[in-house]
Amino acid sequence: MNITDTPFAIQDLAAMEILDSRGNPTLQVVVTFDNGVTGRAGVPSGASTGSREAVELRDGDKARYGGKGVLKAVSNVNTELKDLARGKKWSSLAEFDAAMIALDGTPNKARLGANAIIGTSMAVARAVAGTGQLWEVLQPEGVSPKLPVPHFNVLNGGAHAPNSLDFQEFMIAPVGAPSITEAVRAGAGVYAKLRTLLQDAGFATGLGDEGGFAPDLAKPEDVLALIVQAIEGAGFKPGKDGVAIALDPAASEFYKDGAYHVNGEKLTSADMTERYAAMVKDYHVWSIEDGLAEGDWDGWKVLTDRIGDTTQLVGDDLFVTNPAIIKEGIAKGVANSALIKVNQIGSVSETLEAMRLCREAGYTQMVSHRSGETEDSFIADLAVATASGQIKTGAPARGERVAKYNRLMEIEASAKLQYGL
Ligand code: 2PG
Ligand code: MG
Repeated sequence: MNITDTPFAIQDLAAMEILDSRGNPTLQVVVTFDNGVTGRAGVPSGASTGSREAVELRDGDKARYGGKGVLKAVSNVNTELKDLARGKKWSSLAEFDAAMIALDGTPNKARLGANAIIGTSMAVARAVAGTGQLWEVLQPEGVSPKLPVPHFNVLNGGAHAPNSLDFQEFMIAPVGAPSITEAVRAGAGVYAKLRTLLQDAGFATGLGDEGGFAPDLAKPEDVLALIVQAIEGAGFKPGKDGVAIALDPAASEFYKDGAYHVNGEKLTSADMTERYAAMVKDYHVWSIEDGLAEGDWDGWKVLTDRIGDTTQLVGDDLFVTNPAIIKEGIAKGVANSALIKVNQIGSVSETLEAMRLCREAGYTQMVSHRSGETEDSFIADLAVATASGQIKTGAPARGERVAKYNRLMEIEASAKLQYGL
């Protein structure tokens, strides 16, 4: 059974407004097939969003949730999408996704809302899996499932924390661990050690949106030095044969008037490139996501040519999980990896298409949560099914983050699968 060849008929489709991990409204969608099987999904939501992402439909009524309500998107599921879904036998999820996209009628899902469409698409995938394993039905043809290397976001800044750091995410990746269970143990160990180091140095240990600490450190290199110390202090080896470091500066957020504004300095993309080259050399940084801004494709090309042979360069705001934009990046030799976020493109089928393009071009891929999350662990199964090799879903702390890591350990316990990049 697979979403590509399992027909289904939908008897009911029902959305409601629930809360995400930041206390903002999002959608829960429940689908019921005519055989009584149900599927449920919670829709994630970003804060540092790319300008070319599919549109998350919000009500804009300031009197409710400061304008962030999603009752319009809920209503679109409960009326238009439900009318579309019922009374027909669908041959596959791809056929149903295409019909939802056609009904929306815009290039970026702005009318019905990408949140309405992705929630429905994910719920249908879950119903196709039924009582079976989601990762088994999501598996593309010819791909052997694999457990991904988790990238734990242990220190937060940028749009995800009210602290002084301009870089958004500092992650640790137990690339050298033998299994997901051991990778989680390493992640939790380094996280705990980092808390102690911060406490001892007199820094606050409150958490950012993704569960990482959010202290007021002066510059990115200070954070990197501290994380290397935490890795060693927890008894692990820094680097790709132990615990490596990954960054998501989310540079679009601090790119203004043609310059990058990093903790008091004003830098060109050439300056940034040299800065990254030094971080790779000095601090075991193996992967950099959105090191430059989404509109700075020339800078990206220079960065890729300069350190792309030794360093994973991941496009997030740059590619927005959009197959057409990823294709353009591949053709131009920009970046060598793509971040994969289901709600950024807005359907499961298009997400799988983006991942197929990356696989075929030799671009690596990292499946990703959003900073606003629910307890839905869909992306854990997606990462396994597609053998993506990598996932980032926050710190090894906070329920909505550990739901995904716990699901990966559950998959590992139930099936004999490989682990690693
Ligand atoms: C990112 C994401 C997830 P947001 O930039 O990669 O960590 O953040 O969901 O806020 O876009
Ligand atoms: Mg990012």
